[in-house]
This record gives sequence, C-alpha cells and structure tokens, in this order.
Amino acid sequence: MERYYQKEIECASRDQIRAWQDERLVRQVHNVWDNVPYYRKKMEEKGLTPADVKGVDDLHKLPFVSKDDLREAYPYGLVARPLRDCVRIQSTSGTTGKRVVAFYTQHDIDLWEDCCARAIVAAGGTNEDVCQVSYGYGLFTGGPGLNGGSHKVGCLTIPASSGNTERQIMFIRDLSATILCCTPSYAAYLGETMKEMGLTPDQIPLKAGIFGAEAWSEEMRQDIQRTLGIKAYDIYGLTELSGPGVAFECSAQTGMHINEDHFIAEIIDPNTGEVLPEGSKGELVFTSITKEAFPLLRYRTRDICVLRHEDCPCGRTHVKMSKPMGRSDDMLIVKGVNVFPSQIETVLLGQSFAPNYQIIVDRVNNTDTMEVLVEMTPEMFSDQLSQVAEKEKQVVAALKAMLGIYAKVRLVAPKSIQRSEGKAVRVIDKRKI
Ligand code: DLL
Repeated sequence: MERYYQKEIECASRDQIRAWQDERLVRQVHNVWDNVPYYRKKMEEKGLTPADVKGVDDLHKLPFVSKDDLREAYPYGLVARPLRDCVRIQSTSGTTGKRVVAFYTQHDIDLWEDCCARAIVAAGGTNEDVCQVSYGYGLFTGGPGLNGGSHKVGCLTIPASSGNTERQIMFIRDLSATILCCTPSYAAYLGETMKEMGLTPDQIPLKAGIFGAEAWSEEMRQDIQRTLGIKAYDIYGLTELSGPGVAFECSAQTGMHINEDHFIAEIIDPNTGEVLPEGSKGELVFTSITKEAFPLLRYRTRDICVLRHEDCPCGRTHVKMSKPMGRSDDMLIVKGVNVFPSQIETVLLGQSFAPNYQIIVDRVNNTDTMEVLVEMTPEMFSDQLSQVAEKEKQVVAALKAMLGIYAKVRLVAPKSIQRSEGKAVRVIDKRKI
C-alpha cells in the first residue's frame, strides 16, 4: 500500500493545488516587491507592479532570474528577510565564478525537510528504517536536506557523509541500513566495492536508495538496483530553491513529482524564453512560492526535461518531471551536434559496461574531436586483444547510431578511471583551456 508523508497535500485535487499556487504567488510577488530592491527594479523595467500578477496565469509576465542575476546580487542582494531572521546558509558546488549562496529562515528549513521527508516515505521509508545519508554534509545541500527529512520520518539516521567507502559498507552491514541516500555514481561505486568484497545483493540489508544531484540514465538505475538488490529512486533539487526534494520519485519510477505546493514549474524554449506547451522538451524554470529568505521568481535552472500531468498509480497528483537529460550548460556541442553525457552513458551500459567512463573533447586543426574512455569489466580485460578491438568497434558504432557523429573509443583497464564520492566528473573539455 502506498504511503505518504503529507497525504492531503501530495494527493490534493488539481483545483486545490492551483488555488494554493495562485494565492502564494500573489503573496510572493508582493514580498519581493516590498523587500528586494533588485526584484523591484527588474519588475519596473518590465513596467510591472504587483497588481499585474493575480495568479498563475500572469506568471509569464514576470522577468526571468538567471544564475548571472544571482552572481550580480551576491551575496545579500536577493535576500528578502533581515539577516537576524535567517538561520542557515548553503552553497552550490559550482566550480566556476562565484558560488551561489542561499539563505534560509527556520520556516524555510522546515518546509525543505518536509519535501525530503515526502521523498523518503515515497521510497518506502518509515520510523522502522535505518537511513544512511552518504551525500556530502556542509555547504552542499544533499547531506543536510536528507538528514532533516530522515529525522522527520523518524528513521534512525546515520549521517555518514561521503567518502571512506570501507566504513560506509561497514555501517550499512553492522547497523543494518535499509535506505541509502547518495549520488548515483557513489551508489555504483559502493555496489562495485561490495561485489569485490564478495557480498551478494541478498547479504546487503539495503532495500531502497534515494539518488540524485546529477544526471543518471535509466540503464544506470537498473545496474545499481541489480548490484545492491534495492529499488533506486530519483530525487531532484537545487541549492537556489532549497536543495534536494524539489521533486522526487514514487514507486511508479516514471518521473519525479514536483512539490507544487512550494514550486511552480514551467518549461521554456532556452533560446527564446517562450513558454512551451505541456509535453515539450525544454528548460525547466521554477518559482518558489513559499520561501521566505531567498525567494526566486522564474528561476532558469538550465536543466532540460519534460513536464507531464498524468494520473499516477501512486495516487499523487503533483506534476511529474522526466529525468533531466543534462544541463543545457553541460551539453556539449561537438562538430555542431548536441551531445549529452547521459546519451553516452545509455549506450555504454547497454553494451554491458559499468558506469565508469570519461569523455574527452578537444579541437585539433580546427575540428572537434571526442574520445570516450571506458573501463573494461574484469572479464573483458582477460579477453584476447582481437576481442577487445572488436568490442571497441561495436561501441563506436553504437555511439554513432545514438549521436550521429564519430567518437573515438578507448577501452581502459578496470579501476583506471577515478571513482567519485559526490557528483562525478564525466567530461574533460580541453577546448576551453
Ligand atoms: O545537487 C541538490 C541535490 C542534492 C539534489 C542531493 C538531489 C540530491 P546543486 O549542487 O545546487 O544541488 O545542483 C543542482 O544538479 O540543477 C541539476 O543540474 C543537477 N541535479 C540535481 N538532481 C538531479 C537529478 C543539488 N536527480 C543541479 N537528476 C541541478 C539530474 C540533477 N540532475
């Protein structure tokens, strides 16, 4: 039987959800107009006052907010509450430019943790569970968010943080962890290590995993489910909006329900900014309607996905987003063709490789080149050279069929590509240097 953390909200009627959104959006627009000069200026530039926004139908009138706005307003320019009312800062893991810092009141933390609790319950979590949180703790939102959600559900929480893989496995076994929260790449690494230790899925007490913070393919889900003997659930979020729990997967595993009582989602054409009809693929844009300290209106996430309103067997009524296929700013343009690392992952796992690969893009004589390093499985490693060459050819052909361009493929020794404890680094683009 499906269980919910906040059933009356998660299964509310569409009319009820719309009523919440209309009322909260109007309140939020007044809030930013009154308290954030940066927003007031942006609205004035568009000739808008709060009276122009009477509900969700008027959302499209509002200006977008981008990461550049966040950088320009860094650090306090978008904060809507006096700092004495704020209790926490978290920050993005971005490596370029200034990091984004997000602010939270106690109320914001509380709602964020509710969202994470919804995700844990949707993955089957109860107060009987032992939940090991192996996302990084600290400025990154993964650890603190799921830790808070786990407490709310009443799970016995192990704040393991990331790293120290042997100890992670020791805790999972000794403390009988039933739920694991970490990035999918780290889950794959934990699975690989357990296998090497001779553990079979039935000797691992885990039953579910809540994995997110990076793009991962359906094939990678199957791989992790098999190795760990669990059901693997996706979870999505970003620091700017709170952290994990903006959207989460239910037992149907066909997309993530967006917590629409807190976030209004739109899909736009990333080039023109035009709002696209339901079912179109485009850039996901969010408006946070309940955040006090750091409200964002029409924030451009750069994540590319599809939204769908459809009856879900789980009973939840909130709109579902597809797995993001990658960020528009992670998307590679190689020889003029759009390439998402997740497409390459799909091909490799389909060819029975483990998810250990790296994509190297370069420019030689003004022409783009792409090389994909893929780790052989230990079985392949012991194959004849001619068999390895044959396998390489097969992968080249499969990549060509998926992407439409040639990519050089190099099969490398098992364990030669560095494992990730947080978000995996899949792409090395030498063209930028
Ligand atoms: O990654 C928050 C998070 C922590 C989500 C733990 C889920 C689990 P940021 O570091 O700000 O926050 O990065 C946000 O990560 O815009 C997406 O591009 C990507 N991302 C997050 N979740 C997923 C997912 C956290 N499930 C950025 N699938 C987002 C694909 C994801 N990409």
